[in-house]
Amino acid sequence: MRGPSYPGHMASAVRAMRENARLVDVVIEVVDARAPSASRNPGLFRLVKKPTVIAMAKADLADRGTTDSWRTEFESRGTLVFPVNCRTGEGVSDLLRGCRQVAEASPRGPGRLVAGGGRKRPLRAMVVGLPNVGKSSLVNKIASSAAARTGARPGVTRGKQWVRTGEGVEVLDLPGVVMPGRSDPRSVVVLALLGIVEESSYDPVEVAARALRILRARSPSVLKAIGVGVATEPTEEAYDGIRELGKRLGFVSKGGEVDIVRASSWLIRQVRDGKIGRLSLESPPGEERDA
Ligand SMILES: Nc1nc2c(ncn2[C@@H]2O[C@H](COP(=O)(O)OP(=O)(O)OP(=O)(O)O)[C@@H](O)[C@H]2O)c(=O)[nH]1
Ligand SMILES: [Mg+2]
Repeated sequence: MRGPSYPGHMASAVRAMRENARLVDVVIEVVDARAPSASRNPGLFRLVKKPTVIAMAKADLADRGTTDSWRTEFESRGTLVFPVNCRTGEGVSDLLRGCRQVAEASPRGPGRLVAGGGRKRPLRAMVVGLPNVGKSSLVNKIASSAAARTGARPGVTRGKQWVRTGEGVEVLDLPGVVMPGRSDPRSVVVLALLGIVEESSYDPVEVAARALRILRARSPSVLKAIGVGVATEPTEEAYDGIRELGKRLGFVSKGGEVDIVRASSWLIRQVRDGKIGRLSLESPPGEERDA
């Protein structure tokens, strides 16, 4: 299975991230709350030497307890974390308070936020993260207006855009950055299920088979809800599970052949779009219960 590709526009996205970091007080690293580790690239974002907070976007789609565990995990390593719903704006005001807190606590912080004459200038923030994690949606909520373009596929934002808000914050939206590497099958499956990598870059049947195994380990009730038996441990049986699902959905040809590609894509979409209820795809180290 191929990992995420690393086209030329991604190299320039990395460059844009580094250049624009000089202009901001704080970096908001946006991850998908359903898999905050697989959907982040600490190596890449370490290039940005600015105070950073993590926004766990799509928290409405993740398991609440697991989100709390991740928050504890990241905060024990010294980074403030804010679960947010970028569609409703839930958690966004806490996030902005956190941004101000880390910006002002940084050595050059307080002075830098005061413009000439002692007047406070706006706090400048920048969102960074992988494609499709919710960066533009978050920027829109920060701005309380639909100023940044969003979309249910990776790569919607191409160039940078500054968004100004009435709350004394200026926030810069940047295109999603894919990092090279992360080509181990498990990460690729998780990135596929989160919609971070394009559908054309993976085999849907392979991803769906692994998805069934993850579902079995993490949420048997979800499996039951979509009508698949829970005995999907060995890979062969996972394929049986997809066939069972295809049959139940009526994805069957005249000859009685089940369309397992169609059933696989259906399953991936259900997970990706959060249609099967709250589901976290990974837990912090030590709490792992994945297939
Ligand atoms: N349920 C839910 N959906 C979200 C949330 N945030 C974003 N989305 C959806 O996820 C999709 C991607 O959102 P964008 O804001 O365009 O993501 P992005 O990170 O800017 O993506 P790129 O610009 O492609 O890198 C859209 O369909 C959003 O509606 C959230 O907190 N909850
Ligand atoms: Mg965007």
